[in-house]
Amino acid sequence: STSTESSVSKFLPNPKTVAPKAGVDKGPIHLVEAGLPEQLRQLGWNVVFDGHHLFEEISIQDDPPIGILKNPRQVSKVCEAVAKTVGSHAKNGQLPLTLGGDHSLAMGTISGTLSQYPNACVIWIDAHADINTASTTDSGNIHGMPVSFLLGLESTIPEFAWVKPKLTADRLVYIGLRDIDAGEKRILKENNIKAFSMHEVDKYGIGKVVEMALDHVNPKRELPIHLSFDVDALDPSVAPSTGTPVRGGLTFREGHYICEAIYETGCLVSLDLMEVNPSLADADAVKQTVAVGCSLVRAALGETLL
Ligand code: EXY
Ligand code: MN
Ligand code: MN
Ligand code: MN
Repeated sequence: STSTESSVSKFLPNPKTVAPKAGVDKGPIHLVEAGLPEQLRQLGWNVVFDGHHLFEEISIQDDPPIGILKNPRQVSKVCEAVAKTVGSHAKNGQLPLTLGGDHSLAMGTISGTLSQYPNACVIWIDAHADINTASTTDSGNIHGMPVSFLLGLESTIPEFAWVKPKLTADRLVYIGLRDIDAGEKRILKENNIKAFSMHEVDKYGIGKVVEMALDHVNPKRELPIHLSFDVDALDPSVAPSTGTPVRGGLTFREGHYICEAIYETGCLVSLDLMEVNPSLADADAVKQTVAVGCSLVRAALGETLL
């Protein structure tokens, strides 16, 4: 597994920091090599890049499945390390930017954010809900499960005991969903979790959807926001280079609008851009996806059209 980390703080008026970090794929380093740190400096951020983290030191040789969960100890250890790093950047008043990599990493990033901002809300942009538990997952892929750990729906696995269930269902909102397992639909209903699928994006338009999403988790626009953006929320024609593409996704502008609107709240404290996977497409598709990824991050960190 790999991870890239850096941090940035804006010289004016609120010092903040951005720290990219990566997961299992080579996605993160492509974003960095495409010039993302320099692009953020152009926006006025003081970027501190901590390097491309491979987590070789926590490479676990013997990691048999737990139930059907794949690589559970490795994923847990990497996420725990990420949680500490994100938490310490946040504590320094920096805005951690984590680049992935597998969306299971959000167990780490959101745990880190909540350690410094216990009342933070989470805006999860994804084709998927990533809320399976050990008992509902069909695939055993932990990237389909991080939200259930953060909410404490999955607390039976000792290897993940470090994940404190500090997120509450009323401080979580989804946008972009369109590929949800039956078990996940049940979990969303039972826990009364607010979700705007592509159906709602079509019906109301992205502007209204973002407003309704913010009204739900952050009605006074005063709570810190963690934005976890899975690039597969975008339509595969916009971001093809990702592991689990699903047709019928967000347009280029809809994705960017979400980022711009969240930046405008002034409440963003932590940002993930996940599931960019350069090994899964041809060179042009990779280039396109990496460019879109950089552009989404810039939009979330203050780039405007005018
Ligand atoms: N729901 C499916 C599963 O649990 O395997 C697919 C999950 C895909 C998750 C990607 C990262 O957003
Ligand atoms: Mn993944
Ligand atoms: Mn995801
Ligand atoms: Mn996804």
